[in-house]
Amino acid sequence: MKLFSATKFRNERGSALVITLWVTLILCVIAIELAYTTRLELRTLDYGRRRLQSTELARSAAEASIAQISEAGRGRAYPLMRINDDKWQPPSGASPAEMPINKISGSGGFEIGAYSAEIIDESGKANVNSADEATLADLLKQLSFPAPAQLARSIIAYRAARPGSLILSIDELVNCPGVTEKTLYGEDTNNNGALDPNENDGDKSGPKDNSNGKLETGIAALITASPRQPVSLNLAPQPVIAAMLGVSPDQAKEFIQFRAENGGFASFEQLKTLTWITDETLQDIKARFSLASGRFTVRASATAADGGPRTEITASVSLEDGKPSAFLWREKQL
Ligand SMILES: [Ca+2]
Ligand SMILES: [Ca+2]
Ligand SMILES: [Ca+2]
Repeated sequence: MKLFSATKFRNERGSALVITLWVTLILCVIAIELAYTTRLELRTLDYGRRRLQSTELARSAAEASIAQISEAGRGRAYPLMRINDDKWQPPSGASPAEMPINKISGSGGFEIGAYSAEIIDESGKANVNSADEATLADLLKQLSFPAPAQLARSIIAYRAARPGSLILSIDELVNCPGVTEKTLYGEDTNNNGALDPNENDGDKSGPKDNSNGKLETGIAALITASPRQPVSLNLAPQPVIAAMLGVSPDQAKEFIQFRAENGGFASFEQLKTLTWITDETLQDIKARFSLASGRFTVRASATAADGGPRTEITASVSLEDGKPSAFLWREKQL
């Protein structure tokens, strides 16, 4: 009997120990699970916070840049304007009043993060929405594309199939048969008209380039998309002038020379100084072209001070009556 009691006591003690161990184990599992979930939630919250900060900062940088575009409308415009670009130089002969836009302080940092922004004046590019097939073919030929007529036909057919026969962004041409990212941008993958470090370092960072110190561009260097806005003769590169006016490279060169010597055309009347301009061609030019800037692309990018995703914004902006307005706004997180 005594032996039985001792055994029963030992069994009960053993059971209690097993139960305690199980309870402890379950509590440990719950605690670990809770800690894991909490950590995951905190990390998600932190990621969300950084994403919000980068988005807000990029939006502010883009909006501040767009607000500066009306300043540009008052002065003479230049082919490429970059914010806070120490290397950027205005064309010779330009007065300080004519170059307000390059003075924008567009890159820097706040406590919440760092940002950069640039404004690209695209007013000298041919507008893919108003160009006819022959003009496009001529431009593509000047860019040495292998089958310019075929490609121009393809672009015109693509445009006709868009809602309202309108291409809203030049980027969407990658969906057009015969157009690839390479034909569109060449080495200038961010389409800013400038040779950025990653576009001249070969295979070290994307895109692949030939690191020859020169920017090999694609169609987007000469063509842009905008619902309205005529092409600015003060910014159009020689191939665009030649293709859109249907003149020889030498005649187009006269344009370029006048602009270089005089800082641009102040009025259409000054076109009369070119040897081949008649009253009739002048009237035609007045109806189809502009001397002021009206189309811009604004790019802004930002990250939170403690890292996380980068937000990139691309806005297509038109300038009418001195008022800039974004007609296309795209944001992406990288
Ligand atoms: Ca570039
Ligand atoms: Ca590269
Ligand atoms: Ca190159």
